[in-house]
Amino acid sequence: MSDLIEVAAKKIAAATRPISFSGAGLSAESGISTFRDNSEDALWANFDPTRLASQEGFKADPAAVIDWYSARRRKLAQAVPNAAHKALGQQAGWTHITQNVDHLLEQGGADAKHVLHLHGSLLKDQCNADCGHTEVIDLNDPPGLRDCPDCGNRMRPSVVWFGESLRQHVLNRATAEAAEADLLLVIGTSAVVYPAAGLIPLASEAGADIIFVNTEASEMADGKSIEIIGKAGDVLPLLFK
Ligand code: BV8
Ligand code: ZN
Repeated sequence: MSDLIEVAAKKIAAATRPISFSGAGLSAESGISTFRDNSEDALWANFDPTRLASQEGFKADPAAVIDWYSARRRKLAQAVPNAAHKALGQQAGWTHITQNVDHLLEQGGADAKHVLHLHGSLLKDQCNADCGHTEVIDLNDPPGLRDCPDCGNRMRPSVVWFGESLRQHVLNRATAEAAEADLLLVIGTSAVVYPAAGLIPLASEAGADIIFVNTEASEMADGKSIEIIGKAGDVLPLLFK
Protein backbone atom coordinates (compact mmCIF):
# COMPACT_ATOMS: atom_id res chain seq x y z
CA MET A 1 0.00 0.00 0.00
CA SER A 2 1.55 3.40 -0.93
CA ASP A 3 2.67 5.36 2.10
CA LEU A 4 0.27 8.17 1.10
CA ILE A 5 -2.61 5.70 1.44
CA GLU A 6 -1.07 4.44 4.69
CA VAL A 7 -0.98 7.98 6.13
CA ALA A 8 -4.54 8.65 4.96
CA ALA A 9 -5.81 5.34 6.40
CA LYS A 10 -4.24 6.18 9.79
CA LYS A 11 -5.87 9.65 9.82
CA ILE A 12 -9.23 8.09 8.97
CA ALA A 13 -8.88 5.49 11.73
CA ALA A 14 -8.04 8.23 14.25
CA ALA A 15 -10.84 10.63 13.18
CA THR A 16 -13.71 11.20 15.63
CA ARG A 17 -16.04 13.08 13.22
CA PRO A 18 -15.25 11.86 9.68
CA ILE A 19 -17.55 12.73 6.75
CA SER A 20 -17.38 12.19 3.00
CA PHE A 21 -18.17 14.62 0.16
CA SER A 22 -18.66 13.03 -3.26
CA GLY A 23 -19.35 13.79 -6.90
CA ALA A 24 -19.89 11.92 -10.14
CA GLY A 25 -16.45 10.23 -9.97
CA LEU A 26 -17.73 8.07 -7.08
CA SER A 27 -20.30 6.46 -9.42
CA ALA A 28 -18.13 6.39 -12.57
CA GLU A 29 -17.05 2.75 -12.03
CA SER A 30 -20.73 1.80 -11.76
CA GLY A 31 -21.10 2.95 -15.37
CA ILE A 32 -22.75 6.29 -14.57
CA SER A 33 -21.40 9.06 -16.83
CA THR A 34 -19.59 11.92 -15.13
CA PHE A 35 -20.35 15.53 -15.99
CA ARG A 36 -17.12 17.12 -17.00
CA ASP A 37 -14.16 14.86 -17.16
CA ASN A 38 -12.84 14.42 -20.67
CA SER A 39 -14.07 10.84 -21.15
CA GLU A 40 -16.08 10.78 -24.38
CA ASP A 41 -19.20 9.58 -22.56
CA ALA A 42 -19.19 12.48 -20.11
CA LEU A 43 -22.83 13.52 -19.93
CA TRP A 44 -22.19 17.10 -20.76
CA ALA A 45 -19.72 16.41 -23.56
CA ASN A 46 -22.79 16.11 -25.78
CA PHE A 47 -25.03 18.49 -23.84
CA ASP A 48 -24.67 21.97 -22.38
CA PRO A 49 -25.58 21.71 -18.67
CA THR A 50 -27.11 25.15 -18.43
CA ARG A 51 -29.21 24.20 -21.47
CA LEU A 52 -30.60 20.96 -20.03
CA ALA A 53 -30.25 21.14 -16.23
CA SER A 54 -32.07 24.50 -15.87
CA GLN A 55 -35.52 26.09 -15.97
CA GLU A 56 -34.54 27.91 -19.18
CA GLY A 57 -33.57 24.65 -20.82
CA PHE A 58 -36.77 22.97 -19.65
CA LYS A 59 -38.94 25.81 -20.89
CA ALA A 60 -37.09 25.93 -24.24
CA ASP A 61 -37.32 22.20 -24.97
CA PRO A 62 -39.09 20.20 -22.24
CA ALA A 63 -39.11 16.98 -24.28
CA ALA A 64 -35.30 17.07 -24.81
CA VAL A 65 -34.72 17.60 -21.09
CA ILE A 66 -37.09 14.80 -20.05
CA ASP A 67 -35.54 12.46 -22.66
CA TRP A 68 -32.07 13.21 -21.21
CA TYR A 69 -33.24 12.33 -17.71
CA SER A 70 -35.05 9.23 -18.95
CA ALA A 71 -31.83 8.00 -20.59
CA ARG A 72 -29.93 8.61 -17.32
CA ARG A 73 -32.63 6.81 -15.32
CA ARG A 74 -32.52 3.75 -17.59
CA LYS A 75 -28.73 3.65 -17.21
CA LEU A 76 -29.05 3.98 -13.41
CA ALA A 77 -31.55 1.10 -13.38
CA GLN A 78 -28.72 -1.17 -14.62
CA ALA A 79 -26.06 0.21 -12.26
CA VAL A 80 -24.84 -1.50 -9.10
CA PRO A 81 -22.82 -0.01 -6.24
CA ASN A 82 -19.06 -0.27 -6.82
CA ALA A 83 -16.33 -1.09 -4.28
CA ALA A 84 -16.12 2.58 -3.25
CA HIS A 85 -19.86 2.80 -2.44
CA LYS A 86 -19.57 -0.42 -0.44
CA ALA A 87 -16.46 0.72 1.45
CA LEU A 88 -18.25 3.94 2.46
CA GLY A 89 -21.45 2.01 3.21
CA GLN A 90 -19.66 -0.06 5.83
CA GLN A 91 -18.44 2.96 7.83
CA ALA A 92 -20.74 3.29 10.83
CA GLY A 93 -21.24 6.82 12.12
CA TRP A 94 -20.22 8.63 8.91
CA THR A 95 -22.34 11.26 7.19
CA HIS A 96 -22.06 11.17 3.39
CA ILE A 97 -22.67 14.48 1.64
CA THR A 98 -23.13 13.89 -2.09
CA GLN A 99 -23.79 15.90 -5.22
CA ASN A 100 -24.88 12.69 -6.91
CA VAL A 101 -28.52 12.14 -7.75
CA ASP A 102 -28.21 8.33 -7.78
CA HIS A 103 -28.84 6.17 -4.69
CA LEU A 104 -25.82 3.89 -5.05
CA LEU A 105 -24.42 4.94 -1.65
CA GLU A 106 -27.61 3.68 0.05
CA GLN A 107 -27.61 0.53 -2.09
CA GLY A 108 -23.96 0.06 -1.06
CA GLY A 109 -25.01 -0.05 2.61
CA ALA A 110 -24.96 3.58 3.76
CA ASP A 111 -27.77 4.55 6.15
CA ALA A 112 -30.15 6.76 4.12
CA LYS A 113 -30.61 9.01 7.19
CA HIS A 114 -26.90 9.87 6.92
CA VAL A 115 -26.74 10.51 3.17
CA LEU A 116 -27.35 14.15 2.22
CA HIS A 117 -28.29 14.63 -1.44
CA LEU A 118 -27.38 18.29 -2.08
CA HIS A 119 -28.64 18.21 -5.67
CA GLY A 120 -31.70 16.00 -5.20
CA SER A 121 -32.48 12.60 -6.66
CA LEU A 122 -33.39 10.87 -9.94
CA LEU A 123 -35.72 8.49 -8.06
CA LYS A 124 -38.55 11.02 -7.88
CA ASP A 125 -40.40 13.60 -10.00
CA GLN A 126 -41.95 16.78 -8.61
CA CYS A 127 -44.33 19.45 -9.87
CA ASN A 128 -42.40 22.25 -11.58
CA ALA A 129 -44.72 24.77 -9.90
CA ASP A 130 -43.83 23.31 -6.47
CA CYS A 131 -47.50 22.54 -5.67
CA GLY A 132 -46.26 19.66 -3.52
CA HIS A 133 -47.15 16.78 -5.84
CA THR A 134 -44.29 14.23 -6.08
CA GLU A 135 -44.08 10.76 -7.67
CA VAL A 136 -41.63 7.88 -7.17
CA ILE A 137 -40.17 6.85 -10.55
CA ASP A 138 -39.67 3.32 -11.94
CA LEU A 139 -36.12 3.75 -13.27
CA ASN A 140 -36.68 0.84 -15.68
CA ASP A 141 -39.66 2.57 -17.21
CA PRO A 142 -39.30 6.32 -16.65
CA PRO A 143 -42.38 8.42 -17.52
CA GLY A 144 -42.09 10.92 -20.37
CA LEU A 145 -43.11 14.58 -20.42
CA ARG A 146 -46.42 14.93 -18.53
CA ASP A 147 -48.48 17.37 -16.49
CA CYS A 148 -48.93 17.50 -12.73
CA PRO A 149 -52.24 15.74 -11.97
CA ASP A 150 -52.92 18.23 -9.16
CA CYS A 151 -52.32 21.60 -10.79
CA GLY A 152 -51.65 21.05 -14.49
CA ASN A 153 -48.08 22.39 -14.52
CA ARG A 154 -45.35 20.13 -15.84
CA MET A 155 -43.71 17.34 -13.83
CA ARG A 156 -39.85 17.31 -13.72
CA PRO A 157 -37.11 15.30 -11.95
CA SER A 158 -36.60 16.12 -8.24
CA VAL A 159 -33.07 17.39 -8.88
CA VAL A 160 -31.66 20.89 -8.27
CA TRP A 161 -31.11 22.68 -11.59
CA PHE A 162 -28.63 25.48 -12.27
CA GLY A 163 -30.01 28.73 -10.93
CA GLU A 164 -32.28 26.83 -8.50
CA SER A 165 -31.58 27.00 -4.78
CA LEU A 166 -30.60 23.91 -2.87
CA ARG A 167 -33.15 22.71 -0.30
CA GLN A 168 -32.33 24.82 2.74
CA HIS A 169 -32.65 22.03 5.34
CA VAL A 170 -30.25 19.79 3.38
CA LEU A 171 -27.71 22.57 2.87
CA ASN A 172 -27.96 23.59 6.55
CA ARG A 173 -27.29 20.02 7.71
CA ALA A 174 -24.37 19.62 5.27
CA THR A 175 -22.88 22.96 6.35
CA ALA A 176 -23.13 22.02 10.03
CA GLU A 177 -21.51 18.63 9.39
CA ALA A 178 -18.65 20.23 7.41
CA ALA A 179 -18.07 22.81 10.15
CA GLU A 180 -17.85 20.12 12.86
CA ALA A 181 -15.95 17.43 10.95
CA ASP A 182 -12.36 16.60 11.90
CA LEU A 183 -11.85 14.74 8.61
CA LEU A 184 -13.38 15.31 5.15
CA LEU A 185 -12.88 12.60 2.52
CA VAL A 186 -13.48 14.23 -0.91
CA ILE A 187 -14.21 11.65 -3.61
CA GLY A 188 -14.56 12.10 -7.37
CA THR A 189 -15.57 15.72 -7.75
CA SER A 190 -14.24 18.53 -9.93
CA ALA A 191 -15.42 20.88 -7.16
CA VAL A 192 -16.64 23.58 -9.58
CA VAL A 193 -20.32 23.68 -8.61
CA TYR A 194 -21.35 26.01 -5.78
CA PRO A 195 -22.54 26.22 -3.05
CA ALA A 196 -21.64 22.47 -2.79
CA ALA A 197 -17.91 22.92 -3.47
CA GLY A 198 -17.77 25.61 -0.75
CA LEU A 199 -18.05 22.82 1.84
CA ILE A 200 -14.40 21.86 1.22
CA PRO A 201 -12.79 25.19 2.26
CA LEU A 202 -15.40 25.49 5.03
CA ALA A 203 -14.31 22.15 6.58
CA SER A 204 -10.63 22.98 6.07
CA GLU A 205 -10.95 26.39 7.77
CA ALA A 206 -12.78 24.69 10.65
CA GLY A 207 -9.68 22.50 11.14
CA ALA A 208 -10.63 19.28 9.38
CA ASP A 209 -8.01 17.12 7.65
CA ILE A 210 -8.89 16.97 3.94
CA ILE A 211 -8.19 13.86 1.86
CA PHE A 212 -8.84 13.97 -1.92
CA VAL A 213 -9.38 10.81 -3.95
CA ASN A 214 -9.59 11.55 -7.66
CA THR A 215 -8.19 10.24 -10.94
CA GLU A 216 -6.91 13.79 -11.56
CA ALA A 217 -5.21 16.45 -9.44
CA SER A 218 -7.63 18.93 -7.83
CA GLU A 219 -7.16 22.72 -7.77
CA MET A 220 -8.61 22.67 -4.25
CA ALA A 221 -5.76 20.54 -2.88
CA ASP A 222 -3.23 22.58 -0.89
CA GLY A 223 -0.12 21.88 1.19
CA LYS A 224 -2.23 20.75 4.18
CA SER A 225 -4.42 18.23 2.35
CA ILE A 226 -3.61 14.67 1.26
CA GLU A 227 -4.20 14.03 -2.45
CA ILE A 228 -4.44 10.40 -3.65
CA ILE A 229 -4.56 10.02 -7.43
CA GLY A 230 -6.46 6.86 -8.33
CA LYS A 231 -9.87 5.34 -8.96
CA ALA A 232 -12.31 5.50 -6.06
CA GLY A 233 -13.10 1.78 -6.43
CA ASP A 234 -9.40 0.90 -6.04
CA VAL A 235 -8.45 3.41 -3.33
CA LEU A 236 -11.37 3.46 -0.90
CA PRO A 237 -11.23 -0.21 0.14
CA LEU A 238 -7.53 0.37 1.01
CA LEU A 239 -8.35 3.43 3.13
CA PHE A 240 -10.67 1.41 5.36
CA LYS A 241 -8.57 -1.77 5.57
C1 BV8 B 1 -27.44 28.19 -7.00
C2 BV8 B 1 -28.30 18.07 -10.48
C3 BV8 B 1 -28.40 30.26 -6.83
C4 BV8 B 1 -28.91 18.05 -11.83
C5 BV8 B 1 -26.43 19.63 -10.54
C6 BV8 B 1 -23.31 31.07 -14.02
C7 BV8 B 1 -24.57 30.74 -14.53
C8 BV8 B 1 -25.50 30.02 -13.77
C9 BV8 B 1 -25.19 29.63 -12.47
C10 BV8 B 1 -23.93 29.96 -11.99
C11 BV8 B 1 -23.00 30.67 -12.74
N1 BV8 B 1 -21.88 30.81 -11.99
C12 BV8 B 1 -22.07 30.20 -10.78
C13 BV8 B 1 -23.31 29.71 -10.77
C14 BV8 B 1 -23.91 28.98 -9.67
C15 BV8 B 1 -24.04 27.52 -10.13
C16 BV8 B 1 -22.65 26.96 -10.35
O1 BV8 B 1 -21.94 26.67 -9.41
N2 BV8 B 1 -22.25 26.82 -11.64
C17 BV8 B 1 -20.91 26.31 -11.95
C18 BV8 B 1 -20.99 25.32 -13.12
C19 BV8 B 1 -20.02 27.49 -12.27
N3 BV8 B 1 -24.70 26.84 -9.05
C20 BV8 B 1 -26.05 26.77 -9.05
O2 BV8 B 1 -26.77 27.20 -9.94
C21 BV8 B 1 -26.65 26.11 -7.80
N4 BV8 B 1 -27.68 26.94 -7.33
O3 BV8 B 1 -26.35 28.68 -6.95
O4 BV8 B 1 -28.57 28.86 -6.75
C22 BV8 B 1 -29.54 30.80 -6.14
C23 BV8 B 1 -29.34 31.39 -4.90
C24 BV8 B 1 -30.41 31.93 -4.29
C25 BV8 B 1 -31.68 31.89 -4.89
C26 BV8 B 1 -31.86 31.27 -6.13
C27 BV8 B 1 -30.80 30.72 -6.76
C28 BV8 B 1 -27.26 24.75 -8.15
C29 BV8 B 1 -26.18 23.82 -8.65
C30 BV8 B 1 -26.75 22.42 -8.79
C31 BV8 B 1 -26.78 22.04 -10.25
N5 BV8 B 1 -27.22 20.64 -10.35
N6 BV8 B 1 -26.88 18.38 -10.59
C32 BV8 B 1 -28.50 16.81 -12.60
O5 BV8 B 1 -27.75 15.95 -12.07
O6 BV8 B 1 -28.96 16.71 -13.75
S1 BV8 B 1 -24.78 19.90 -10.69
C33 BV8 B 1 -23.95 18.54 -11.27
O7 BV8 B 1 -22.55 18.92 -11.16
C34 BV8 B 1 -24.05 17.24 -10.49
O8 BV8 B 1 -24.74 17.34 -9.26
C35 BV8 B 1 -22.60 16.91 -10.25
O9 BV8 B 1 -22.39 16.09 -9.21
C36 BV8 B 1 -22.11 18.27 -9.99
C37 BV8 B 1 -20.64 18.48 -9.83
O10 BV8 B 1 -19.96 17.74 -10.82
P1 BV8 B 1 -19.05 16.53 -10.28
O11 BV8 B 1 -19.91 15.65 -9.43
O12 BV8 B 1 -17.82 17.09 -9.65
O13 BV8 B 1 -18.75 15.73 -11.60
P2 BV8 B 1 -17.64 16.12 -12.68
O14 BV8 B 1 -17.90 15.30 -13.90
O15 BV8 B 1 -17.54 17.60 -12.78
O16 BV8 B 1 -16.28 15.62 -12.03
C38 BV8 B 1 -16.05 14.21 -11.89
C39 BV8 B 1 -14.76 14.13 -11.11
O17 BV8 B 1 -14.52 12.77 -10.81
C40 BV8 B 1 -13.57 14.63 -11.91
O18 BV8 B 1 -12.75 15.41 -11.03
C41 BV8 B 1 -12.85 13.34 -12.33
O19 BV8 B 1 -11.44 13.52 -12.38
C42 BV8 B 1 -13.21 12.41 -11.20
N7 BV8 B 1 -13.29 10.99 -11.53
C43 BV8 B 1 -13.74 10.42 -12.68
N8 BV8 B 1 -13.72 9.06 -12.55
C44 BV8 B 1 -13.26 8.79 -11.28
C45 BV8 B 1 -12.98 10.01 -10.64
N9 BV8 B 1 -12.52 10.08 -9.37
C46 BV8 B 1 -12.32 8.89 -8.72
N10 BV8 B 1 -12.56 7.69 -9.28
C47 BV8 B 1 -13.03 7.59 -10.55
N11 BV8 B 1 -13.27 6.37 -11.09
ZN1 ZN C 1 -48.58 20.71 -9.39
